[in-house]
Amino acid sequence: MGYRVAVVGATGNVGREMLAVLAEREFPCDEVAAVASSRSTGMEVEFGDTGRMLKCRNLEHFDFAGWDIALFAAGSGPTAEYAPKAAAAGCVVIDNSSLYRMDPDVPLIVPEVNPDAIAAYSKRNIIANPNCSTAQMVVALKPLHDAAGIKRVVVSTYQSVSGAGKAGMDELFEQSRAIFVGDQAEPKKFTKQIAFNVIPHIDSFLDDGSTKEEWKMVVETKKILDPKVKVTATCVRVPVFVGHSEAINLEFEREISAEQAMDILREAPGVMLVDKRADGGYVTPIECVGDAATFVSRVREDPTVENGLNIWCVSDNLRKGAALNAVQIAELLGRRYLQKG
Ligand code: 11C
Repeated sequence: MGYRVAVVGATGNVGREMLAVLAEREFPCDEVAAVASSRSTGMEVEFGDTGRMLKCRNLEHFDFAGWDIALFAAGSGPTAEYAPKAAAAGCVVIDNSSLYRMDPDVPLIVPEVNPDAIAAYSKRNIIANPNCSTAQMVVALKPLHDAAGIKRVVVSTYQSVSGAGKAGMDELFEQSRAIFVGDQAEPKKFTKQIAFNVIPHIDSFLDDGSTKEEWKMVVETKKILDPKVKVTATCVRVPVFVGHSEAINLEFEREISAEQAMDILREAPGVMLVDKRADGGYVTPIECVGDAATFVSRVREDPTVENGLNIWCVSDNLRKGAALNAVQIAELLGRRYLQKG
């Protein structure tokens, strides 16, 4: 006997990946529902590469009673309206939006980092999935934090356009094409031209001059990893379709050499260390697409601070940063609390 799982927002970038990951990992589903807005009702989406087509059901009329788990990738607006209804109907919501992440009654989970925090899910029947740039970073930081105690993190991100949805991917494609054929490359989704450019601005500006994306990396890392860790972030959009990269500078309480850090990262769950210190001996976003791992490269000591290290971290933002992490949460929930059969 398996689960009845609904994927809400099934036609979006993340919703499609959720279906793909459920199928690839053979999550024990008795039934899978693709749920979407009324605009997409009746549209068919594939259940991974299984050849099985699912007809989208209308979120407005979908009855969550009798469904075990709903993976929401619907954005904050529809989530605010429908996630509480699903949770009240007894369906556990695993939500990819930012809506509930900082709610003290909602656990924010990365299974490799803070699996035990999932116990609090029953307070609201909702579990939050972190922002993509946070998820990959905490997977890389957790084993190093356990070994030497991270005091401070300085991170600069290089985030792909898929983080901004299909419209972001279309804009990079269309602008690149337009530039090649001598047409105008007007920005629509992004605030400036993204093709052949980089934009130091993701999400809205806050009063202190930082952006909401940068704020999320700070507060989510504290909630998932350790509230004592200081984090400062600069988040940048780059003309890459899929895969977020991060240059991370770390300051530790205790001494840790690059060699020791590499030995730890080699064994760490969810991490793939690729660090040859030679041409091409590191991972770039193109190589991480479709992969589950958080790749770490360029591990080296930073002699400008006491106990400092620099690392380079890359992951598929639609997978570990979103869909895969959500399915891993569902697996954890199933193992610990929603056993079937
Ligand atoms: C981006 N990280 O790359 C964002 C997308 O809070 O889940 C995900 C936003 C979020 O634009």
